[in-house]
Amino acid sequence: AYRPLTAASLIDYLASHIPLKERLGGNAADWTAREVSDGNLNTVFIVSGPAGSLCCKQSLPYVRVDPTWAMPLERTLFEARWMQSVSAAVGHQIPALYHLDEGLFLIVMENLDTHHVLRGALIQGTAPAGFGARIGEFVGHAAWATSWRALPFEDVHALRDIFSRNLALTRITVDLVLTDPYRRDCQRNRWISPEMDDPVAELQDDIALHAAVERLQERFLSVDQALLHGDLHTGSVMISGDDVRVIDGEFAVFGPIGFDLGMFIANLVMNAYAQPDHDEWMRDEIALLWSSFQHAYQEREENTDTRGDVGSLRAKKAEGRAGSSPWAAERSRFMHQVMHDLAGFAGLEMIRRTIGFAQIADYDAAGDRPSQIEARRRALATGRRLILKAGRIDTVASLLDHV
Ligand code: SR1
Ligand code: MG
Repeated sequence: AYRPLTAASLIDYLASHIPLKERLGGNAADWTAREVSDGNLNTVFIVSGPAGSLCCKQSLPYVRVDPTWAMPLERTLFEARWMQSVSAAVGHQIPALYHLDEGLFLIVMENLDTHHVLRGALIQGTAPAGFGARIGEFVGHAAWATSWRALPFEDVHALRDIFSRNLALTRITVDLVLTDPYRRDCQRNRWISPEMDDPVAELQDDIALHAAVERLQERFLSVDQALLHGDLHTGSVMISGDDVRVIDGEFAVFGPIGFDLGMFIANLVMNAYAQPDHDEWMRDEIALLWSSFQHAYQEREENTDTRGDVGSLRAKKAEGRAGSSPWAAERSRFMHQVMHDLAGFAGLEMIRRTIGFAQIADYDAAGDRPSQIEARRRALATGRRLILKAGRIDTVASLLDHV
């Protein structure tokens, strides 16, 4: 039966599961458990023993940072299903899943004890260059492997059926990312200064912007290109040197691939607005991310023998590589569409992280209050520009011209 675990009851639980007990080593009396909950939704404990440590994540029946907001428990089940669905394609780019308890809504996974949350590393200026390449590869490989390009459509539909039931967390995204910031009457919106009243009112009164947001709502809710992470911001990535892991897949759902890419890129841009000396490397990381995504996706497309329904048409692998072939033109069209989506969803993410329910710590690093307000105003202006112009942004160079 479900009960929220404490440090003590979690230790008792782990002691009664032999494979987990063996990972920790020794006996329960030798173990320590500390709560390290950091995200908005769940409780997370790190349990350490003489032989190793475990990361244990449990759903609460409410939003952790707002206990008045009731929330179904099933989100850790979707996180586990996401890990199981992408692990073969992305390998060590996610933590290893050791155990799922469907009654306690508990997952036990590899503890990344030498890693740091990327958002914190960015704020402190300690993130090593090059992580963008790893994120691009991650999205390329996960997107390829869960799409009809790689799988028979029957298998894609079976996966979609599973994640189409991730309703509570998809509702959060639809509300917090795709709707609330554009509504004048939404109590969940907030901004730090009356100096932002005018730019916020402009967003909320801009009919052309709202029409463009509706087009992105349509893309998110009706385009089932691949299984998304669904919440790929810099707090969902852990980094240790060049080892980059993606965590927290509880928002996983089928959707347009540009959603994950755009959300991640938006968080890099906002970090650089708060810390302007990050501007140059932010641009380098975004360019790297995009080229790595394209390379990873195309590499799988050209070299994977087990294709989905597209495979029967592409009889010769070499044709897919030839620069002048019809396949190259088709791939270019596809990548342009991903970039259009990326640009639009990046714009949505920038606006919601600036005036919506779930804002970001990066802005606090801007130093004095005028600098924080300036960073936020820039993010609103860029977000609006990206949403309005997304359909004309085809390339990463064009994207960077708009930030
Ligand atoms: C109520 S949850 C708020 C936000 O936190 C998560 O990490 C997602 O980004 C969500 O939108
Ligand atoms: Mg999260």
